[in-house]
Amino acid sequence: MVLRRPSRREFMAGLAVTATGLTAGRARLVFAATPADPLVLEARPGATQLLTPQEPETAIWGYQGNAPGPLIRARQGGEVAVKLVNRLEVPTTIHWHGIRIDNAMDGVAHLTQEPVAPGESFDYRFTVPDAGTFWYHPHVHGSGPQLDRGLSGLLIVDEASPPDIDQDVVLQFDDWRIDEDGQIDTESFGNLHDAAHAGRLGNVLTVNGKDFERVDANPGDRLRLRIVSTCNARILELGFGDLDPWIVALDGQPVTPHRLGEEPLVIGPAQRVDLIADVAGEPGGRFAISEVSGEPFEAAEIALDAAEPRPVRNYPPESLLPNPVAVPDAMPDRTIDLVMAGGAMRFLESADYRGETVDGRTLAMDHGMVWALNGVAGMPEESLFTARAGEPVALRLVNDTMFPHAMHLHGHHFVIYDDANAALSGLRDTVTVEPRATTTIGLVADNPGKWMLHCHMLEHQASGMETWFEVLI
Ligand SMILES: [Cu+2]
Repeated sequence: MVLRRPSRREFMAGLAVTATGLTAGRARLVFAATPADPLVLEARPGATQLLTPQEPETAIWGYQGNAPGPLIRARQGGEVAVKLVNRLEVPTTIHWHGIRIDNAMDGVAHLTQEPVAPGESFDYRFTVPDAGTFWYHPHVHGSGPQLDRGLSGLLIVDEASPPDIDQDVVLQFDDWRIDEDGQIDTESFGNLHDAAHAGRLGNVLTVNGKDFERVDANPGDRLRLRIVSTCNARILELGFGDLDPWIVALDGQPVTPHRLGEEPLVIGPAQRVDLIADVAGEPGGRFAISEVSGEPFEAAEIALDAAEPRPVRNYPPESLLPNPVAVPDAMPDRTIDLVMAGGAMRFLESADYRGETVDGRTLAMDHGMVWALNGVAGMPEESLFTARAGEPVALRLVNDTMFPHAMHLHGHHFVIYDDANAALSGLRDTVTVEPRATTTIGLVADNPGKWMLHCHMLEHQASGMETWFEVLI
């Protein structure tokens, strides 16, 4: 599935995509969502201008009927209060991706709460221990279509002492599968071919729900760019041209600032990368942000306005203050293997499904299951492991398939070990494991409750790649 900027004319003509008219930035509503003033989030149908202004609006599902939903902002250590009201025709929940949250608020249907039925509501109230860039989305079985229709939004937790910047910019990237009428291709929901390959890839890319995002800046500004991928399955590669930003945080957790360099920024589904960049240049100049995994095209730009240039800071950004996340002192002795199997070119011969051994053909044809974790397709009855509170645990994520998988762990952040079992800089909540590769991660299991571990290529999750673990009190 080739990705492009949204323009139906180009789509139908199959032409190469070039930069067209610029779209003025849309004001973003920001909500504090505190217990004193809870935010009511209505999941409901809506319509939005995903494509160029010359194209029709696209019918979506969104929080408040918008895609993305409201940007929620909170202070580190503060409380967030949201009432989810389900105005859809299907059950839903909200998962607060990357928040080390109270288990009862994690939003996983049938594991941490009952799904919220149409017409019903659910009150989410939780503290946010970590500053950083997070997001929210439904988490019911087969929630992929709900995200694909537009249900997602960002949750930003501000540092007590924020970094020295002039502008805090959000860039939420999402790919959509749009048909010839400019509408979401709903017929391909549940497509087993997609599920057995790279997942349901979109054919148009939006930034902040728009065909093209323009960020206005003063020459010399220092910007924080919060890059978020809410793609269901696509791994994006973003080029920043001459901008040469520093990477300062991954999945909300600070890393030692380092230059991105010449390589594109690779960001898997659900991941976030915080950048800091100085926009040196003359008034009227611009920096393009492009998607370069295929034929490169521009998705956003930073446009320098006519203001007098201010002096560019000639020093690197300071490290963000670390969040209070416990990490293992060394590679934990207790290591649990998680072997991913199945998918196209490696189809399952058989797997356990709901307690019975089922052959691969029946799994696929009768149950829509084409992947397995440790020989189990879909949610196992037994947990992958149970940990004592505070126990360090290593997980060897063994990808014995022909596709990458973006593995997401709930309720915790983890370190990634290199081949010498040394922890890489930074913590993540989602890691892309390359085909036929093994990635070892480590965590301190210190958040009590039942937590999911699953592929965030949501069609992979729905067709087998999900499990759970338990942390005892
Ligand atoms: Cu996957």
